[in-house]
Amino acid sequence: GLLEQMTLPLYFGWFLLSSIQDKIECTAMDFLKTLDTLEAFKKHSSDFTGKPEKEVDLEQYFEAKGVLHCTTKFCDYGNAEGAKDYAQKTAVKEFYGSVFELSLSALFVTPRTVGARVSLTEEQLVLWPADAESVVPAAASLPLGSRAHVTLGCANGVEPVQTGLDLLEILLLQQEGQQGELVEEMELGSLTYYGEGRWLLNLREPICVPACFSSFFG
Ligand code: 2AM
Repeated sequence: GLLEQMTLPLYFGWFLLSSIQDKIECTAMDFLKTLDTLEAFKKHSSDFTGKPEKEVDLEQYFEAKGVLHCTTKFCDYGNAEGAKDYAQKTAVKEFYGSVFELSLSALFVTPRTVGARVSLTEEQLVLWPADAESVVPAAASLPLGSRAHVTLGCANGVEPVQTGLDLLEILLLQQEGQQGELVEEMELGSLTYYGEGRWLLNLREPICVPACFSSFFG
């Protein structure tokens, strides 16, 4: 019945503690502000505008998508495949409400999304669904947890599910041996361009953020 369905959330995930949200949002904004002033970025701004020579203000381009989190399992209130099995996993029940340290290892930007890559530990991977990557058939060969990320913003009309897909796309290019074009050593780390508006900043020092494993009902 309806009541039974309602007991499954929209999604499970790690929710960044509110004290750290502002800091991460500021870091992301600073990155976007720096990125769109780089000559190398301006050269490719048509990836974002569709028009040559037209500049883009990345801070305006993306809109925030609510509370910062790293989705583990999208359940869609029980409609998503494997939702019930996931909710019943021992690890999910055991760690529900626990605080973890997530490691943000890279920031990435595409014409659709901006996000932070999350590098999961072995302990954190027990909460990661086995099929998160393989729903994208080409990405089935990537290591478990490759899709883990925090959505920092989406372009107008883009749904946040796109952020993880954009990350997988960049990781697949890397796996295929595409080095990308090392553009610049920035204060935060090294910036690489993968074509078609795909930018990745590998952080010199990963950012550690406390995050509570929980769920969102909406
Ligand atoms: P995100 O994890 O990239 O931010 C509610 O929509 C949340 O569930 C968002 O955080 C969103 O993306 C995530 N989400 C939505 N649909 C999804 C799907 N099909 N697979 C995985 N995550 C999804």
